[in-house]
Amino acid sequence: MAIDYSQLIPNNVDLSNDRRLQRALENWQPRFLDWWKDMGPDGTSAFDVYLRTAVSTDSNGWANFGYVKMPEYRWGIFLAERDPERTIAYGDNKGKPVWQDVPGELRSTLRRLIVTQGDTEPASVEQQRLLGKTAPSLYDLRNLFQVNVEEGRHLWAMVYLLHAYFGRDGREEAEEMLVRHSGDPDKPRILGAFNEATPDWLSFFMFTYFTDRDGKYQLASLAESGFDPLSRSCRFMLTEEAHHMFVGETGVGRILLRTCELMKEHKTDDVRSVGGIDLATIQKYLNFHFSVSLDLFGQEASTNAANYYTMGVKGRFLETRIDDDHLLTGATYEIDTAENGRIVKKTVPALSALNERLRQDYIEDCAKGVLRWNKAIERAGINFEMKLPHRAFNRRIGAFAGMRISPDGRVLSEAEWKANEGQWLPSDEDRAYVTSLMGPAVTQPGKYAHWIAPPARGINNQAADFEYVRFN
Ligand code: BYC
Repeated sequence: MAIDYSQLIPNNVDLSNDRRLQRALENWQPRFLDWWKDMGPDGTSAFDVYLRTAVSTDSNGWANFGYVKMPEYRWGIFLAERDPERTIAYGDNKGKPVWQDVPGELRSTLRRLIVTQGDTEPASVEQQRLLGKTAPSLYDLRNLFQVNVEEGRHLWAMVYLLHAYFGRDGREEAEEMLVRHSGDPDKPRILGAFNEATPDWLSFFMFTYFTDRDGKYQLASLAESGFDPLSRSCRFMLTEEAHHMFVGETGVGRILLRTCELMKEHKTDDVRSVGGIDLATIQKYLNFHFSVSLDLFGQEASTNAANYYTMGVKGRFLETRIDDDHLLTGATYEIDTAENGRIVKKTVPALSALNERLRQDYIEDCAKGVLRWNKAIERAGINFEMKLPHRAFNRRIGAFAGMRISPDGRVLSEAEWKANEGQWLPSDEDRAYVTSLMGPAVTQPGKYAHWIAPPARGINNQAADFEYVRFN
C-alpha cells in the first residue's frame, strides 16, 4: 500500500480505518515532538536541512530529497509489503503461516524484544544531541541530522507495533520510551552501549560504523520473525540503516585519509603536532566501540536466544538462505568462552549459541570495512594497519565480562591490564585531545575541518559546495 501523506501521521497501514489506534498514536505524537525538542539535536528547530524522506516502501526509488525543518519531518509508519505466502522459516512452527497477530503465549517475549529494539532508537538521538555544534562540515551536519530523524522514525516503527498489538501494556511501554534517557542514572536506556556518551565526531563515526551495524544484524534477525508486522517493520528499517553505516565507514575513512595526508605532507608521525588525529588514537576508539558493540549481542550461550528461535520469534541472519534443517535440535556450534580464567573453545548446542553465531556474522562484516580502511592507508603510502581487537577484549556482558584480556587475546593480570590499558582504550588525555579539535561547526559550503578529508561525492550527487543546511 502507498504511503498516505495526507494524514497527520503518514502511514501505509491504513491507519484512518482504525480510529482508536489512530487517536492513541495521535496522542503519543505531541509527546514525541516534545521529546525531540528537549532531547533531540540541540537548537536546530529553525534549520532547513536537505533530507531524504520515504515516499514508498518498495526497493526502487523510495526516497525524496528536499529541505525540511526537522520538527516538521514526516515521521510515520511504514511497513514493507506483505507477502501473503510467507511462512515461518524455522523452529517448532516451521512451515506454518506467519502470524498477523501476537500469539498469546509469545506476548511478553515479543513485547520485550520490541521494547529493547525501540529503546535504542531515541537513545542514539540523545547521545548525538550536541554533535551539531561541532560539525566538521555542512555535509556531515546534514548526515548527522538524517541519521537522527531516521532513528526517530525507527522509534515510531516500534511504537506503532506496541500500540497496535499490545493494548494498554504496549501504550505504557511507548510512554516509557520517552522517559528513559541515555546515561540517566535513575532511568537509563536498556542496553549498555546506549548509555555511553558520543561527545565527538570520531566517536560518532565509530558508533555509526560499529553500533549501527549491530542494528543491522538485530533487525535482520527480527525481520525473520514469525510475527509478520514486526518482520515487515524491520525490513523497511533495514533500508534506512544502510546509510547510517555508510556515514560511519566513510567518516572514519576520511579521518584516516586526512591523517595520512598530514603525515606525508609534514613528514612526521606526530600528527597531533599538525592538528590531525593520530592513527594510534583512532585504533583506540575503534577498540572501544567494537567491544562495546559486541556486548549488544548478549551471552555466548543463551537459553533466551534458543527459545526465541524455537518459538519462531527471532531467526538467524538471512535465515532462509542457510542450507540446514532450520530446527537445529541436534546441531552443535563451536564458541569461544571462558573456563577457569582461560579462553577456551567449546562445542555447545547450536540453539543456545545463536547470539554468538550472530556476533560472528557481525564480526566478519565489521572486518570488511577495516580491510577497506587498510587499503586506503596503504594507498596513501603509510605503513599501518587498523585491527579489530579479540572478541574477548573489554567485555562487560557474557563469558568474558570482568576478565582482563589484551586486544590480541591474551589473559592478563590486573596489573598488566592497568599498565597497558591506556595504549588500548582512549585515555582521558586522548579524549581531551580529540575534543580539543572539535571547534565551532564549519558552516561554509564546501569547507571541512582540518582533521578530516572531504567526501568522494556529495549526497544525491550534489556539487561539492552544496548548501546542505540553511541556518535561517
Ligand atoms: N546490556 O540470554 P541473554 C540498534 C541481559 S542496535 C544489558 O544473552 P538475550 C541501533 C538480557 O536482557 C540493536 N543487558 O539475553 C543501533 C538478559 O536479561 P534477563 C538493538 C543485557 O535476550 C544504533 C540477560 O542479560 N536491538 O538498533 O538473548 C543506533 C541474559 O542475556 C545485554 C536488539 O537488541 C546488554 N548488552 O540477548 C540506533 C534486538 N545483553 O533475561 C539503533 C532485541 C544481555 O536475565 N534484543 N543482557 O533479565 C535482543 O534480541 C536481546 O535482548 C539481546 C540480548 C540480543 C540484546
